Parts: sequence; C-alpha cells; structure tokens
Amino acid sequence: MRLILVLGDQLLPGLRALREGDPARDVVVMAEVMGEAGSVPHHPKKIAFLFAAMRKFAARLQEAGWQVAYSRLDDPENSQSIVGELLRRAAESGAVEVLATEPGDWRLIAALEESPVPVHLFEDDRFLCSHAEFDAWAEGRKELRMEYFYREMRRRTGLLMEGGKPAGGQWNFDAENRKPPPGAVEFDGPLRFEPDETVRAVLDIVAERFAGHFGTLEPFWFPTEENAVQAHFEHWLAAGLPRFGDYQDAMMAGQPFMYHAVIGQYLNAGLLEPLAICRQVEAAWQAGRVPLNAAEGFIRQVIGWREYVRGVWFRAGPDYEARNALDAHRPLPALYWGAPTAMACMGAVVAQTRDEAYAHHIQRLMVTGNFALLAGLDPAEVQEWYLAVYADAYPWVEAPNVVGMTLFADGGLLASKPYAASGAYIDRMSDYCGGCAYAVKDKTGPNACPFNLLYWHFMDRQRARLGRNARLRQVYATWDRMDPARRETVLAEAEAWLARLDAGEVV
Ligand code: DLZ
Ligand code: SF4
Repeated sequence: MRLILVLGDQLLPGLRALREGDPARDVVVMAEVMGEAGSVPHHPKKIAFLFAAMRKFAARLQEAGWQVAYSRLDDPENSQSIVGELLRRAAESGAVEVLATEPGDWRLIAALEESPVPVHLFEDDRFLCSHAEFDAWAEGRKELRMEYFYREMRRRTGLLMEGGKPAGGQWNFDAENRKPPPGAVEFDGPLRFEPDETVRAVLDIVAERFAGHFGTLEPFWFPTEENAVQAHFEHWLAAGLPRFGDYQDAMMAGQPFMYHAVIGQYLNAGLLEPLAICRQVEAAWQAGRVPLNAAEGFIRQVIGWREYVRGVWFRAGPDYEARNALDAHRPLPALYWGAPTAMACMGAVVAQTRDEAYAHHIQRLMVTGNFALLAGLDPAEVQEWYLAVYADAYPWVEAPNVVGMTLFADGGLLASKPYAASGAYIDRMSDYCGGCAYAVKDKTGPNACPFNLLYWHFMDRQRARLGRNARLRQVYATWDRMDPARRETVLAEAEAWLARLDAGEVV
C-alpha cells in the first residue's frame, strides 16, 4: 500500500495523485498543520475556508470508497507538519511510498523531496499549460510577454475563436476594461452561505488558534464545497459578468467586489475547473447574454494571466522569490497591517483586505502594490504580506505577481516597465481621492498626494537602472523639462514624507 497526499489547495477528485492511486489499497493523507497555516500569518478567513473545504472533501473521498487519514489541527498526535504527518501515517500503516501532486510552493517541494519516506511527485495537471509546453513557448525568448502566450492559449483551447481568428477581430479588449467607476454598482456581490456545522467547528478552532493573525474571521460566508462554489459562480455569471468587462479596473470605496467574480480562492484550491468556467463564460457570450469585452476580459485572466504567471514561477525556479533588482530595502510599514493612515486609497484597500481577505487586481497592483514599488519596500516582506492576506494567494501565483509585476524586482522578465503611477491614475480609476486628507491635484506642498511625490522620487533614484528603458523615455523627458528648483522641492518633500513613514508617524 501507498499513501496519497492531498494538500489544502488540491481539493478535486480528479487530482493527479488520486488518479494514480487505488482506493482498494492506498490511504489518502490530509492534514491541517501549523507548518502550513502558520508559515506566514495567513488571514483567518483563508485558514477557515481551507480547513472547512478540506474536511468536506475528505468526507467526499470517504463516500467514494477511499480510506482517509485526516489530521485535525487540534489532534494531540498531530506533528504539525506535512512531512511529519506523512511519517506518522507511514508508521501506522506500514506504507513505504507516497504519491503526491506537485505543490505550488518551493518550500514544500523541497520538504517533500527530502522526506525520509520517499515521495513520488506527479506534475499538477490542473493547469492547462504543462511545464513542457510552457518551456517550449518560452525557449529562446528574452522577455516573456503575457500577450503572446495568451494568443497561443486561445488557439489551443479554441476559446473565443472563429475560423482560426479571434472573435471580434481582436485578441485583447483591455482598452475596453478601463471605465472609471460608475455612480452605483448594480450587482449584489457574491452569493453568501450560512456557516453549517462543519464550518462552525472550524471557525471555533481558527478563532482560538489564529487570533493574532491580521484579518476579520466573521461574518464568514464563503462556499466550501464544489456545488456551492458552482452556485456562487453561476450567480455572478448571470448578474455580475455583463458589466464586469467595463469596470474591471475601477475601484470604489465601500464596494469591495464591484462586478468581480471572486473565484480565485476556489479555482486555486481545486474547487473550480479553469477550462469549464471559461466555456461557461464563452457560452454566455455566444448566447448574447454578455458583451465580448466581458467574456474576453475574464478568459484572459484565466487562460492567460493565471497560466502565464504559473509558468514563469516554475521556470524561474526557487531563487526567483529572492530577487531584488531595484535594491529595495524599506521595511513594510504598519499601515499594511491596519495602522491608521491619512491616505484614503491605502486605508480603503487595507481595510477591505482585513475584512474580506480579498482585493481585486487593480487594487493590489495599483494601490498597495504601487505604493510598495514607489516607496521601495523590501520585496520579501511585500511577498509575505500578499501571501498571507489574500484567500487566493499561494506562492506560485503571488511570487511572480509581486516580484515581477508589482515590484519589477526581477529586472523585467515579466513586465516591460514598472507599473509606477502617480495619484492621477488612482483618481481616474477610483472614487477614493474625494474623501482623502491629501489633495490628488497637489504635486508639492503640505497636502500633496504622497503618490505624486513618491512617483518622481522613485524615477529619480532608479534612473541608473531604468533611465534607458524605452517605455520610460517620456517620463524622464518630462522630469528633465521640469524646473530644477521644482525638482528639488519634489525630492525634498518626498524625502521628508518617507522619513515620517519610517518614524512610524501616521502618514
Ligand atoms: C495555505 C494552507 C494553509 C493555510 N493550511 C494548510 C494546511 O493546514 N494543510 C495543507 O495541506 N495545506 C494548507 N495550505 C495550503 C498549502 O500551503 C499549499 O498546498 C502550498 O502553499 C502549495 O500551494
Ligand atoms: Fe490616494 Fe493620493 Fe488619492 Fe489620497 S489623494 S486617495 S493618497 S491617490
């Protein structure tokens, strides 16, 4: 007999290691362990979601005839690590081999590779693009641009293709995903589920054991099993998707979800299947229920961005996470953990993150991420924050998004230029600035928006590294045209603002 490891984000009956196993003789091992739940201070909602989903999935496997050795967090015998639990279960059962599906975390891959009981790691085929296929695409390219990868994936899946050509005559409707926020949001947000007995039991444990982690545990309404997740998705498909495309990049105070599907956490845990949901979205477009910019915008995220960052993560290897090409070393300020701030945009995104374990891509990239880039925050600390606070975050997706996309710390492998923006971008795409103590129109002076000051400070201090980037030529030309006295004022005010940030003042 053998053990079959199922991790907390591998909750699907068609998981590779389960397909390789035999219910008649193998034992499935699942374990709630501090080694995972406490490896970074994961959001309590994220831990509760995973534990509840794991317990329900284990029950489902048992109903299907599997023998499951499930370790609850408060089991006194629990060794509190994945490998520890494999050793314990191997000793109990006499198993001499483990079948596992490659985890999306180099730390865990290394631990399994070094395990005293041998682990056979199978490639995770939940992704549409295998390692070999990604390598074949990436081989010989100096830069890995998502857009070209995405076109390949469209051709391969046939999604939104008509006679070998992209539907609507265009691959990408990104330019039609950038409407500023509407007056009101006409979608009541994700479907909410009352906690059942399993969820309640988990909420009690999480409240007791993870009280020190940043994040609000209740109200807790996430779906935690496949059919409920599917209902959540279909609710959005009918009511949210039609306007998703237009307002994909918009941000609104008091509207954490807008028209977003909020499915990353289910997709990444195995409770939704990427190709299946894309086919449903395509069908909604074919039936005339949603516009093309909405369907394409969604499909691009799933078969484009998601597969692409995973491919980059695996290909770049374990050292990628330590990259720091812009030599940024400022510690993460307390405002990321909810300390008061006068910046309305940062305050809103952090508060929503605390309450929902969720923020959408533009909030992550252009508010908290943009601030981290401009202020020169240490990439390792920023990565840990994103990994901890978002319910959908695992290293395979967080590392490339933070190191590559957000912080340009990989030196341009993933993005052709840093996503740096001044307050004007946030003002255009959100309604945050109206309620802010700072004035977004002020470029200098006591009320100047910090994003305006820090933008130029960033460009100026990174000139040796970024000055030759063709996509930044305009930016540096503007800076150089500025009156020298004004340039000095901007830099001095930015320095003073950063000094107050470093001193722990409310900024
Ligand atoms: C994220 C997470 C957490 C919070 N807890 C557990 C756990 O107790 N048991 C488990 O098997 N998996 C957990 N996970 C998910 C793993 O950390 C995840 O499999 C790796 O990060 C690879 O993606
Ligand atoms: Fe954010 Fe600046 Fe707007 Fe305030 S004025 S909300 S700090 S962008």
